[in-house]
Amino acid sequence: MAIISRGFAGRRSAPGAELPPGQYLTTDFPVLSAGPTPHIPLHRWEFTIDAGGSTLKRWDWKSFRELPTESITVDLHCVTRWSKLRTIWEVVSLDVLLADVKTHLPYAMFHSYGDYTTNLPLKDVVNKQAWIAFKYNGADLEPEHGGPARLLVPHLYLWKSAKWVKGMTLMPHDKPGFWENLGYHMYGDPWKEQRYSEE
Ligand SMILES: Nc1nc2c(c(=O)[nH]1)N[C@H]1C(S)=C(S)[C@@H](COP(=O)(O)O)O[C@H]1N2
Ligand SMILES: [Mo]
Repeated sequence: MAIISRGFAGRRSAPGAELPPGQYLTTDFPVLSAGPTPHIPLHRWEFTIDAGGSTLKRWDWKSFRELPTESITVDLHCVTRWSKLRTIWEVVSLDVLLADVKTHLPYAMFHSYGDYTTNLPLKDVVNKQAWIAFKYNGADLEPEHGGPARLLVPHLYLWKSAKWVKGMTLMPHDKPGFWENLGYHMYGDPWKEQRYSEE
C-alpha cells in the first residue's frame, strides 16, 4: 500500500520543488482585498514602529525613500491556492527599518490604511525575510496591489503581506489580526499547509 505523507511533498523532501502542496501556478496577478482600495496621497503617507503606546520610529514618504533599497525576486503563495513565481519588487528591508530598534518584544501586529491587520513573530520579519515594497516590475506599485507601499513576507501565505501598510506594533504576546480572527492560521507556513486554525 502506498502511503505518502503530506510532509513528503514539502520542500525538504523534494529538492527543487517550487510549488507548496495544494497550490497551482498562475501567471496573472489576482487582486485580493477584503475591502475597498484606499488611496493614500504620498504627502499623507507614513510608516511607524511603536511598542503599544510609545512611537519608536517614524518615516514620511521622503525619509522612507531615502533609505537603502534592494531589488528582490520572490515567489507568492496565496491561501486560496494560487502561486506566482519569481515576482520582481523594489523594496526597503525590514532589517533596515528595525536596525536601531532595541526590543525584547517577540511579536508584531502590522497595520494598514483601511484598517487591515496581520500578526507576525518578529523573528520572521528580520534576517532578509520581509520587506516593504514600493515598485512591482519596475513601476510604482498600483493601489490595487497595495501602493504606495506594502509588506512582503514571501515565506508565509500572502495574507501576511499587508497591502497599504502604515505601521507595526511590537507586542509581548501573539494576537490574531484580521484574517487570523476569522479562522486563518496564526502563522501560515505554505510548505506545511497552515491555511486555517484547527477548531
Ligand atoms: N490591507 C490589506 N492587505 C492585504 C489584503 C487585504 O485585504 N487588505 N489581502 C491579503 C490577501 S488575502 C492576499 S492573497 C494578498 C493579495 O495581494 P494582491 O491583491 O496584490 O494579489 O494581499 C494580502 N494583503
Ligand atoms: Mo489571500
